[in-house]
Amino acid sequence: MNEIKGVLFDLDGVITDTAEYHYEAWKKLAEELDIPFDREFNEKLKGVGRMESLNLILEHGGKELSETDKEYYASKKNDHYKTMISDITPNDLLPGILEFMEEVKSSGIKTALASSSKNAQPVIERLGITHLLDEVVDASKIERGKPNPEIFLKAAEQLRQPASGCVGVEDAQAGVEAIKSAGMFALGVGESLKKADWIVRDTTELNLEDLRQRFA
Ligand code: B16
Ligand code: MG
Repeated sequence: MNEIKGVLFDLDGVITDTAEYHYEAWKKLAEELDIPFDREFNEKLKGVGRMESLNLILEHGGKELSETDKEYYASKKNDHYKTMISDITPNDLLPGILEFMEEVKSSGIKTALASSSKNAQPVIERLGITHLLDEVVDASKIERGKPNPEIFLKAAEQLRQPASGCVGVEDAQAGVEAIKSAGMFALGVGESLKKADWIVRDTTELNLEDLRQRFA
């Protein structure tokens, strides 16, 4: 039986619903830029880094900006986002995720965060879950964002565990692709995901026993 050695958690959409705050912040910015923006288009931004997301929005709106202007708008979006996340508390944990993380940690499996967000550290502190994560890898520590496997490979390396013994938990298609390219088991949260090894409808369905059976 194959043993799980590490579980690597995405943040937005898996541990907490900051995905909704990213959506609101991008929507506000797109309105300022006079670019149409809706939930369907927002799906393309999930798990994708800040500047890359802005590039996709500009392309969608048929607009071109100088690098300086892009820096300005990316930082403006981040200001909107930071205001929204300033009130986060442990009540913002998605249902069932705390229990699952505790179950994984207490079983001796190593845990890491693998988030494309440069705001990941303050968010996990406000959620009160830093003690449940052995390592934190965020966008500031990597060069290529999801769907590139770098973030998940780096997290496994920091945990000193082989990729083949790791499970990545993701709510975004770009994230599932990154996990698979890393040679890991992909646990997808959300029924619309493709190519994941196990898909749950939402975080309430996560449990270690079922995961172990599927991983074996
Ligand atoms: P920031 P994850 C990702 O986090 C979000 O899903 C994505 O929508 C966001 O654009 C990205 O972080 C960058 O976030 O602007 O805070 O650096 O899902 O990988 O935890
Ligand atoms: Mg996510």
